[in-house]
Amino acid sequence: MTFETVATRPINGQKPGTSGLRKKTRIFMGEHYLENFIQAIFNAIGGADGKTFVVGGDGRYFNAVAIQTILKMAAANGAAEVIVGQNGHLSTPAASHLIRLNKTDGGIILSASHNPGGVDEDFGIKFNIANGGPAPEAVTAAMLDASETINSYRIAHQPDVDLGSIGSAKMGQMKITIVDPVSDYRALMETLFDFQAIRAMFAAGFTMRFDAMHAVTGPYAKAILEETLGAPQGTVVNSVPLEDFGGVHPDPNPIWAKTLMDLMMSGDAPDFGAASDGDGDRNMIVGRGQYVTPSDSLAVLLANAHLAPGYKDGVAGVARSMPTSAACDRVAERLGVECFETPTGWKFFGNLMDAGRVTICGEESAGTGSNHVREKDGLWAVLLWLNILAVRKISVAEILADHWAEYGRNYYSRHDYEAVPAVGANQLINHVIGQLADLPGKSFHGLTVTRADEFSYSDPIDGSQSSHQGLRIWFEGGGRVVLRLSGTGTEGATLRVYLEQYRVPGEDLRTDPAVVLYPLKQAIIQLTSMHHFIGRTDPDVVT
Ligand code: G16
Repeated sequence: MTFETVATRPINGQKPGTSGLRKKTRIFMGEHYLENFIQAIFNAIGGADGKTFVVGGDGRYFNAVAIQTILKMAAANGAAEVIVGQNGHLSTPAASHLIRLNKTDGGIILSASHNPGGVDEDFGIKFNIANGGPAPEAVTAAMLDASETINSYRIAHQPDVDLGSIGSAKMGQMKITIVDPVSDYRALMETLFDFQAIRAMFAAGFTMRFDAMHAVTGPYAKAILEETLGAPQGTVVNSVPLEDFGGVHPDPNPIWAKTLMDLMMSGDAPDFGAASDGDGDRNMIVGRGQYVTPSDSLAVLLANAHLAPGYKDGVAGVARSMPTSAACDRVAERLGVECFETPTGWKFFGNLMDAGRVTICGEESAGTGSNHVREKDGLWAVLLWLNILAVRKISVAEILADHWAEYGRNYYSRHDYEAVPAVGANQLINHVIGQLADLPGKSFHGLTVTRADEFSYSDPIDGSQSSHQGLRIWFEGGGRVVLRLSGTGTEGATLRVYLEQYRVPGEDLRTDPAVVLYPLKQAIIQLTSMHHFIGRTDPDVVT
């Protein structure tokens, strides 16, 4: 086999964001772009020589081509073995599981998550370390450094490998193991949940619609929900992964999963609805006539996890990202377990899970998961909900009503202002930072600020510091607003405004969240001088 060392130069902008490097697909397809970044990963981890990796992606446009390049580069860099999902497909949680199961040195996951796919849409690559989780900040910083100093990469001149059949192949000295993407993951789920109880629930006529959004979870959901748990054929819709996800955003929220939402709010609604995203780590939960916010879902799962065999002995603790509502904090307090508040990004949960301090984690961005892997896991959340429903034998709406009656309700909504000019967005953030110290006592749209700060995080396990992680503003009466710029967009900047209002048990807990949160929305528009900086006050997406 011949290897080539190709001369190259650093390419600007290869800084990993909240979750790996995400760019327009055509940028990744540009000369040396992908190769530079993959070589930078290998260089950042001290080389690939003798190492084993998992490689797979969500099947979006360019997935198949990029995987062949990665295999050739791994071989040329001396890797011992690469485990690849059949056809190059692996959901993010399944990839995390394979890394842990096979004790590999890490994995390369190709996905831009919930962002749309196609030649003119988005592509992404992230590196996960040996614990199965996203590379922590020290590693992503080393990757950026390596990308800024690179002068060559190594690649093998070999024909493409046929990834269509399960089995093994060789590329020079490197072994390539092509695995069924689903089977190991399904076996793991079977150890956590009471499949018999869920099977009995479906057999008794329980109805469900799972929208796989033409993304990678389709085959997993079919195999587990329909083939294993006996849900009727057709329960899983849009189950065939497509390179362009059928032309929609594979983003499981009420906006992009509108067809499912419409069904669930109609007279024909099944008992339970769920959806997952491009790479299968996000989830949306919706009952008949009842949407469940990701923050509430986290709290409900935490409060009821002991009903599933995998969590019957309780949980060690819980962690949530800072912008996520405090609903789970109240449950943690009742359970008497630790509750951690981390910056946005699943990578911040890894240390806490490895140290045994937390069992369940979650984020407002439709992510929930546990220490069974080191990624958020869409189907895991769906199965835990099913397990809870099978045991409690009441509806999603009733579970939520019970929960609020016990803990009170954290009304919550996220407003996204997408593709705004980066300059204006940064000016807005700096404008608020400049006011933070003087905000307490001031009123905006009739609401008085009680406290305001910029969130920093000190990792309790390794002491690493992460600053500038978002602005928090609390108001009299239990309101909180968080402001931050997204780290996953590919165009301009995305301003995220997170609104939260707590109401205690006994207050009216059925009012429309938009009504409850309206004063906070108006207050923050005024406080940020939003119109001045970004030219508008109406968000593109409200979830
Ligand atoms: C990624 C991260 C999540 C984060 C989300 C949104 O999710 O893994 O931890 O909450 O992005 O981040 P941001 O607000 O910076 O856009 P995914 O599903 O896109 O990989």
